Formats: sequence, structure tokens, C-alpha cells
Amino acid sequence: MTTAPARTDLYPTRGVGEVTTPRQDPVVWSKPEAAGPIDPVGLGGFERDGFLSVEQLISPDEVALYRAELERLITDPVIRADERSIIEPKSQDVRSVFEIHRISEIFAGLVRDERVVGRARQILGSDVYVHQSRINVKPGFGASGFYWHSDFETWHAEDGLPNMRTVSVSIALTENFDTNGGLMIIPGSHKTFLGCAGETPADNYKQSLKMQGAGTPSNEALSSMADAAGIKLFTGKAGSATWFDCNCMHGSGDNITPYPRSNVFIVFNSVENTAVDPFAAPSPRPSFIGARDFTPVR
Ligand code: 6CS
Ligand code: FE
Repeated sequence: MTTAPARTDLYPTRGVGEVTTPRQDPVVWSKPEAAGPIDPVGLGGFERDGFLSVEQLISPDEVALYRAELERLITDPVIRADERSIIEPKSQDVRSVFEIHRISEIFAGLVRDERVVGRARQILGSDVYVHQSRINVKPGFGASGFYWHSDFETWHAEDGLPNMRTVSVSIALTENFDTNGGLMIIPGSHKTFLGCAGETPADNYKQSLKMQGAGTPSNEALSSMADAAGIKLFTGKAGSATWFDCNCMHGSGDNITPYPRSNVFIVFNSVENTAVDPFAAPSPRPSFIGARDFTPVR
């Protein structure tokens, strides 16, 4: 009987207990002098903190275009019934729509925009493809947030991404105040991988995209990370953007204000880091959450 060749798992997680592993990968994969939209100071900050803010990535007119497209998508009953739409448990509003770069030509154009994909190529030092895209509506009046987690922990465990060569961008489509459930990141947390305790349940994504269970840090681990480095809350006008490394420990609070915190969230993965079998899950997640088409963005 032939057994599968043993493979290296650089970032063990979802075992019996919590285990930390120092980051084994670069943060910025391109050379400092590499051409691209991010200047050397910006790249240095991204390497140190794990994130980079752009005050105005897209113009107010472009925000209006994408807001209108978001409204069209979330009010379309066909989209609402699509498995790629996640519904808010309480209000039954649409919470997120995945794979918007395939559903919407308008959002596909944003993915190909040099201001967006150019920054991803510069950080990842290679051609890139979209591992995941979504719009998060986060309407007011009680939309729930996302508990603390590292995206890479999930993308490694459940989607089979081998290395930390993945970057996310969250582009604000409504103003992110300090009150309406903005993104919070622990600076520098991207440099340590926190392997979480507890096996991945079958079909975990059906629960985790509403409220993540498996793959979240213990109170002790979270406390020591936050005590050491603090917590940064991202605010900004519509059109602002936050780029953050796949392994940042981040989360966002509920939004009980009347002001929605809508964003478009695009995850670029290096074509040198394509998904293999999951490292800690019984089976891969559906391709609308973890892409299996590695065609580079052109
Ligand atoms: O599981 C995921 O892939 C998604 N979940 C969260 C809370 N952040 C990253 C990603 O969109
Ligand atoms: Fe996340």
C-alpha cells in the first residue's frame, strides 16, 4: 500500500493545545528597490507592523460606483439565495457576498486596477491570483463583528495555503468611524503564528463565516499579544484602504450604530503559494471561499 509522501507543515495548528511558531516566511517578498505603488517607507512600515493604510485609494466617484454595485448585489433576490451570500443571523440582512470578482464585472475591474493588484504584486514579489473576495455589508443596528483570528491560520488549516505569501486589502465603501465596528489589528502580530487548539469540525465554514469558533486564540494568548503590542483601530473615509498581512491577529466589533461599515475585501495570494490539501481540516472549503483556480490577475 503506498502512503502519501510526508509533507512539511511549517505552521502546525488545530491540534490538542495552542502552539506558537515564529514566522518562517518574509513579510515583504520583493526587493526594497522593486518598482511599485508603495514607497520604501511604506514597505518598511508594512514589514514592521503587518499593515499599511492608504488614505484615499479610490475617489469619491469610484466609491459611489462600488456602493451602487454593492446595493444592487445585496438587493438582488438571486444573489441573496446564492450560497455565496452569508445572511446575518439576527436581522436576516445580507452580511457578506463572496466571489464578487466573479459575480460582478465592476468589482472585477477593481481587482485588476493597478492601484490594487500592483500593491499586492509588490508586497508578494510575484504574480498574484485572487484567493478570496467578498463585500462585507456590516449594516448598522446590530450587525455582528468577527472575533479575533489570523486569516492565514484558517487559510492554511482549511484552504491549504502552505506559506505566508498572501495579502488582504479592505477598501472602505462607507466611512469607518471609531464607533461602527472597524477593523482592529494587533501590530506586529503577523510575525508569530499562533497554532490554535481544537480540531476543525466538518463543514466548518458553514458556521465560521458567521462566527468563527475553531482557529481563535485563547484569552491568555490574546491578552499577552495585546499587552505586548496594543491594538490599532482603523478608521477612515470611504475610499480609504487597509492592506494587511495574512497572519495579522485581527477582528472587528459589532456595529450597533445607525451607520453601516461596508467594505470590499480582496485576498491576493502569490502564484508561488497555490493551495494544496488542507493542513488541518477533513476537506477543502468550497472554491468560492478558497480559490482553486490559480489564474494570475491580468
Ligand atoms: O474564513 C475566511 O476565509 C474569512 N473569515 C474571516 C473572519 N476573515 C477572513 C476571511 O474572509
Ligand atoms: Fe479575517
